[in-house]
Amino acid sequence: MNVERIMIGLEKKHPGEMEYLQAVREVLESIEEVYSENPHFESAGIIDRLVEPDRVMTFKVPWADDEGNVVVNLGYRIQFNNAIGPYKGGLRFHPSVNLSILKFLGFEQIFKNSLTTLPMGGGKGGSDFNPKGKSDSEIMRFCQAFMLELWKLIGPETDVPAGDIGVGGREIGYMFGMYRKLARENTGVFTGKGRGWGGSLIRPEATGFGNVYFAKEMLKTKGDFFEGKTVCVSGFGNVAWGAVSKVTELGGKVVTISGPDGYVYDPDGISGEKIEFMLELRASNNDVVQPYALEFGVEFHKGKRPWEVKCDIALPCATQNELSGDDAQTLVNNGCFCVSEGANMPSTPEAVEVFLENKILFGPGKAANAGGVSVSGLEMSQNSMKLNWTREEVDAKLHQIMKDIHEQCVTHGSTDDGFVDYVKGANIAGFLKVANAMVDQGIV
Ligand code: NDP
Ligand code: 2IT
Repeated sequence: MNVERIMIGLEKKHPGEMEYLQAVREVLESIEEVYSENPHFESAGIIDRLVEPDRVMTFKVPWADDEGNVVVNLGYRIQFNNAIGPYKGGLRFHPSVNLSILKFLGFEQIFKNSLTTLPMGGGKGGSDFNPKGKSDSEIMRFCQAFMLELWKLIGPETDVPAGDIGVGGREIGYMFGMYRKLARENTGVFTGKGRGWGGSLIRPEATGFGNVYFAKEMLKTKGDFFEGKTVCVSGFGNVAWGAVSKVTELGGKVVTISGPDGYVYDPDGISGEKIEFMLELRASNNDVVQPYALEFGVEFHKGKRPWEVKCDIALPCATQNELSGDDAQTLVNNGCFCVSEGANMPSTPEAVEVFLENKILFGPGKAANAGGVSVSGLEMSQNSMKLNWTREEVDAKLHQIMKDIHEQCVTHGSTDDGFVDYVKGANIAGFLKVANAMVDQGIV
């Protein structure tokens, strides 16, 4: 495989799609060796077939705001690959949403879902709709308008969406309600549903919990643990919330959270009622963390990211490319020895290089944040069986899945000196399962 040649071809076909090209390059560089060792992949054209989505669908979403003004947003669903299961992946509502971002997320999702050990293919969707400052009824009307198109493209055995940035339990509720009405059925077509109507316990916390479980496994390889560790978290959304709760439970101290306005530094640790306050901030639709600093009398650093704070462990949980090469160097210089990505692709390629060169424990998003989609898979299982598992059962399964993912990374990412390159390990393990399924199923 010639990575440069493939990338030049892709750049010509998809000019300017920076995030998508970044995600593809990382995977190709990791799998180069196993690809060459398995010539049947090349003869089946696996790479050419894997880097293009099965289909990309865009649609117009017209809706009316509270003043009666007509607003037109763009809606998308990308069905990337369903070789090992139905298309599966979240919906993102954020003004930055475009094809490049959704293609990168859909591409990552293929390998992430493969790692979960559950039968799920990869997909992603969303809209450039900006939830910031919208009233509850505007959110509902937008979700309903969005579903008038999306419902035709999805189904419980074909494509099962869930949440992502800007889409949580409330939005899933409004979308599911509309789907149920249009499709005249009540099936598990979404995951992240409410507890009383088909949702799984632990799904809201799953990504953050899973991320901490993954970090715990990485620490274990060094005989280490969370207890007594200082932890920097970015973001203040669904993923950050789950991560902060679990770190605190395991005896670590989370000293930062962040938003688009800056970060707060709370040296006493974010726990108890402070975690509740974080939830309220998120639900306010205002997208700022500064009120936390005012409420609890701690420092707020306007327009800055938390990576300048001295910590042992960093959990980036906000968004893509939020941690630069310089940030990574600062973290390492300050003694940070473990980074576990709660968000998708939060570290730039330069940052990843710094972590790998310094041989710290680095868990890439497609492995470390797979807990969310794993519990989505468990929600699908429960919906199919038409029963509910207890909190303990779901948490135990999630814990085991994160251990399995860690094990797969160790198997495929260990180097001669004992260092584990989790980027390589996750990419190879995720790729092999999908590539073998594609070979088995012929050229389709
Ligand atoms: P939320 O909407 O709950 O929170 C996202 C957080 O990131 C918010 O604080 C948001 O603030 C911030 N954020 C988003 N974009 C930017 C930006 N451009 N600059 C700075 N901050 C930003 O989303 P989630 O917690 O669900 O998602 C967080 C990350 O985790 C994403 O990368 C997502 O893809 C990933 N993820 C989510 C999973 C899930 O199950 N929800 C599963 C696996 C991964 P703001 O909106 O103001 O920008
Ligand atoms: O990035 C992700 O894995 C998610 N947003 C969750 C996807 C899902 O289907 O639960």
